[in-house]
This record gives sequence, C-alpha cells and structure tokens, in this order.
Amino acid sequence: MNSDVTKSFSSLYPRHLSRLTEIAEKAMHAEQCDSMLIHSGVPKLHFLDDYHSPFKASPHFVWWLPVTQSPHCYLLIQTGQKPVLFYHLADDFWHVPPQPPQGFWCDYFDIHFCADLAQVKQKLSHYQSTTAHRAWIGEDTELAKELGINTSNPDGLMHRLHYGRAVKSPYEIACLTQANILALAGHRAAEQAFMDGKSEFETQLAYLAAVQLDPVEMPYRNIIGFGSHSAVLHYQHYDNKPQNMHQPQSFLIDAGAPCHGYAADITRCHSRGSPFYQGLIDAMTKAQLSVCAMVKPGVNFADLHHQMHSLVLDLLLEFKLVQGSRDELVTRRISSVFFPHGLGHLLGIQVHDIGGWQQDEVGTMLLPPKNHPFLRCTKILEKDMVVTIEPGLYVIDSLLQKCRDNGLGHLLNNTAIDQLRPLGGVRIEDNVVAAQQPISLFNLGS
Ligand SMILES: [Mn+2]
Repeated sequence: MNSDVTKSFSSLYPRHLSRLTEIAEKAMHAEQCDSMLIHSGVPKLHFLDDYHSPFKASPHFVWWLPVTQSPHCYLLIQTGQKPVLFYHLADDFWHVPPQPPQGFWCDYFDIHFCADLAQVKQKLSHYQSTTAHRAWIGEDTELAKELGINTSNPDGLMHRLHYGRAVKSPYEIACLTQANILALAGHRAAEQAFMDGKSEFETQLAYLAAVQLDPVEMPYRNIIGFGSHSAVLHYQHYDNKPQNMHQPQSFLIDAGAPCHGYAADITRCHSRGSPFYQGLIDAMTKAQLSVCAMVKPGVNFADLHHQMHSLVLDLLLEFKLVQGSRDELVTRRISSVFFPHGLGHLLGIQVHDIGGWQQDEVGTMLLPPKNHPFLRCTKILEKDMVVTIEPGLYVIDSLLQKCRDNGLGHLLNNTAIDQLRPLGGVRIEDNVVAAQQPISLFNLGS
C-alpha cells in the first residue's frame, strides 16, 4: 500500500468513527442500554483435536477498527465516552506473540493491554457504572456472563447496527476500493497463467503470489474453474491436470482480496481459442454493465434482478440456446434454468454482507420472491450502499433435466447447449457503489 493510500485512510477514518458512534449511540438509546462490549472472537478448535480453524474476527469488531487478526480482544463502546479497547497481549512461545497495535486508528481509543480474562475483568471494573445496561456483542454468551453481562446480542440493537452497516462511509469505500485494486493484480496474474496453459492449481498459485496472501487471508475461497468446471457455481477444487493447448478452453475466476477487513468479490471469464465463448463473455459483459449503470439511490435491487433476467433471456435467444416465443419463454421462466442464482448481494466486511433482506432499522425483513429464492438483497438502494452485480449463464445439466422433466424440453436447443457444455458458463461480477453516477470499483484500478 503506498503512502498516499495510507494517508487517505487516516484522513477518512475519523469521520467513519464518528458515524459509527452516532449509529451506536442512537441504537443503544432506542434499546435502553448505555454501553456495549464487542468481542473480537476466538479461533475455533476442530472436534477432538488441538488444531484451530483459521481465525475470523467478528464483523462488529472489525467495523470499528481494522484489527482482523487479534482474538481475545474486547471493545467497550459507552455513550458519550471515548471507545476503550482491551487488547490481548500475552506471552506465547508457540507463536510470534501479538504486538502492541499501531496505525491511524490507535489515537481514537483508550487501549489497555490484557494478558488474560482476569485482567480484562479487573480493567473493565473501572468502567462499571453502566454494566446493568450493557449489551454483549459476540458469539460466546457464557463469556459475557463471566464478565457480568446478561444481555447478549439483543435483537433490537443488532437490527439497528446491521441496518447501519449497509451504507458505507468514505473510509469503508476506500477499503473496498483498495481490496479491488489488490484483486486486480491477482486477476491479471491468473489470466496470464491460464493463457500460458497452467493448470487450475497453478493458476490459483499465480493469483496468491500476485496478491502476496495466504489462502486463509482471502475473504473467500477462490473459484478457479476451467471448461465445464466454470458451470459449477461454487466449484471447490483446483485441478492439477495440465491443459490441452490444442483445444479451445474457457476459464471462470471468482476471486477477491481483503483490505482492513473489507472484501473485494470479483468474477471474470476468459476464452482461449473459442470465438463462441468470447462472444458470450462480450455479450454478458455488455448486459452486466448496463445493469451496473442502474445501481442508483431509490432503485429496488429486486427490480435489477428481474431486469437482468430479461437481458439473460435476450442472450439465450441471441446464442440460440433456447427457442420458441418470447412470451412462452418468460412464462416458463426459462432464464432461471441458466441463471439460477441472485443478481448480487451487499458487500462489506462480510462477502455476503449482513442485512440484505432488512427493510428498516427495527428489522422488518422482505424475503426474496418465491421464484427467486437465492436473491440475497431485496433492499431499496441508498447512496453509498455497495453491492455486487454478478449475472451468470451456465449449462447445469441437473437443472436442464428438471426442465425437460417438466415438459419444457421443446424450449431448449440441445445443439447449442451441447456446444456450450464443455465450456461451462459465464459470470461477470463487479462491486458497485450506489450513486447518481454508480462507481464500479474494479475498473478504478484498470
Ligand atoms: Mn459475489
């Protein structure tokens, strides 16, 4: 990260913190509490084992400060007071022990170093005036009781915080931008590896080398699929087989990167030697860009999803994957056979950021329409919400078979489907900031 970027984080952070303070104080006031203790979390042990899963900090903790790799920390937010951080600092001869925190955010917190829970308890007791009205935000509710807090993750408070998290501050948008810029380096390296004939596994290594990260530091497991693997929505392997360079090949890569705990979530497709597949990529990219341009305040995300279905149907007709009257194809919802997932989701600290169905701060939920159960966002967009726009079109044989079983086989053009099958499918995904002029973050880096 260059010094300009670091400077921009330090200049944007104070406003982020005051926005959070405002949201938190309003939420606490509405829910009759005057402080909350937010736990960073702990790594989880495997069953009957002494190995842990990789540590994932609580998103509520990361929202306040970019500390993503420090378990056993506590953040005390009190109405009208400077935030207090109880930072875990203990001798540990098995690992490199944690270091005192450094960075642009430190001055805004009272920081206490604690080696164990007894020290946390002791130091927390200096802030005891409000414990009767204190809420715990964290997974381990037994730990909350040990610290004298009986109210854990109260629904009312959580709804208000989750609602607030959907709209991003300029600091958060800078984090998401930087994550996109890092992901771009990975995507370029992976494309090159694919074109050079590397295997899926080698392509994954090329991505990781370019972003200089361990897989466990990635916001989600990279999807690197060649050929028919690109039609498996969450394809989970990295094939070692070398490519056959005498055959056309397709490549779908869904891979992100982190910055201060915020995630990029980007998908691209590449063709080597298939004008048919390249044509499909180009047409999908055009359709996707037209919907990215609609990510504006006041727009219903479900409407964008339906608009995308109409564009996917255009593509299915253009590439002759389906046949029959447009009316019948719409009525039979044929686009869902090829595009079975949602258009996208809120993006932030969590890749599928929380609150996509939440309509207001008291937690009214609007579930997705019955025929579109995988739509992860049913919100009316507001300025500075960040969403992914990720339409896809795939040959998924189980869904095609169901379609035939339902007596709709006459709508499918098997010749064209057979042509696409070995190439899998396409998905194009960008991270877009809702605004009058929507901002596509991945493009900022290219
Ligand atoms: Mn996504």
